[in-house]
Amino acid sequence: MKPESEGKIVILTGAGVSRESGLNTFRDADGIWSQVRIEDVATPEAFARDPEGVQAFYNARRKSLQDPAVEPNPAHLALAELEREWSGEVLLVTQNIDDLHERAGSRNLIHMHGELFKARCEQCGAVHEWRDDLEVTSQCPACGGSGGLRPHVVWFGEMPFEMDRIMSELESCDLFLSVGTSGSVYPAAGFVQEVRMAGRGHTVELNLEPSEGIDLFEEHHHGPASDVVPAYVR
Ligand code: BJW
Repeated sequence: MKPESEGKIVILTGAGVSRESGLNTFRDADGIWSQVRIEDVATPEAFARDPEGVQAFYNARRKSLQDPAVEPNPAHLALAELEREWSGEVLLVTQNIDDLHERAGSRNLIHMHGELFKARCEQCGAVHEWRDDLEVTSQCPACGGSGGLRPHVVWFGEMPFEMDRIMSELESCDLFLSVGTSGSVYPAAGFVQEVRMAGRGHTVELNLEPSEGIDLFEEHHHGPASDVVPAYVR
């Protein structure tokens, strides 16, 4: 790896890092968007129109994530090990709503697109740990209101979480690693450009294949995450 051992590393991960743990990506041939339409499950308008259908989509994914066969793979473990052993700062920004980075041991972590094991009340704003099915009649433990709980995830047209902190960390990082993401969803797809414009951090893509933004990266290594990530960070 390139930076001095004191440097700051920002890592962006996407669905590809969890593929070998048994979770589907979105845009690969067998991905989630080949089975359901974005407009039916991943917009606030879809939730307003068909809350049962949207809850069912996320209930099924919440259940899959609790399958004992779904576990962190060597890519998650290598990124957690990097955070433990690097003497500078390592910030992991994930677009994934699964909890595999936490299970692998990553602690300095931002879920910019939310978390599958959380529900948010649209009435009072409270966020709750949530592992069971969410129903349209589920009651908010904080305000007692029913019918206002939604998955704590970021749909198209909504603002991803912690953007101010992410942008400032990108400007001041020494290394930016993009792992397992197609680079087709903004603002995450624009992070490499932010780093390049700041003129400081070295930019590296680790992905199964070249992403849409490949030309913006100064270095790239292609292959399954469980091979290329441990090989790069160790
Ligand atoms: C492997 C592998 C292996 C496979 N090993 N690799 C026109 C132009 C520009 C922007 C817009 C536009 N029109 C609308 C927009 C904005 C819109 C957007 O980007 N749309 C695009 C489609 C164009 N974005 C938004 O609306 C966002 N909000 C927003 O912009 O707010 C305003 C704002 C402005 C300025 C600053 C800040 C904010 C919100 C986006 C929300 C995305 N939500 C989802 C669903 C989350 C909940 C859920 O999981 O259900 O997030 S969509 C989905 O895509 C999910 C993912 O996090 C996200 C990215 O997908 P990802 O992770 O890259 O997966 P894939 O499948 O695309 O790629 C996987 C990659 O892995 C591939 O490259 C494979 O090759 C690779 N791979 N196996 C390594 N084994």
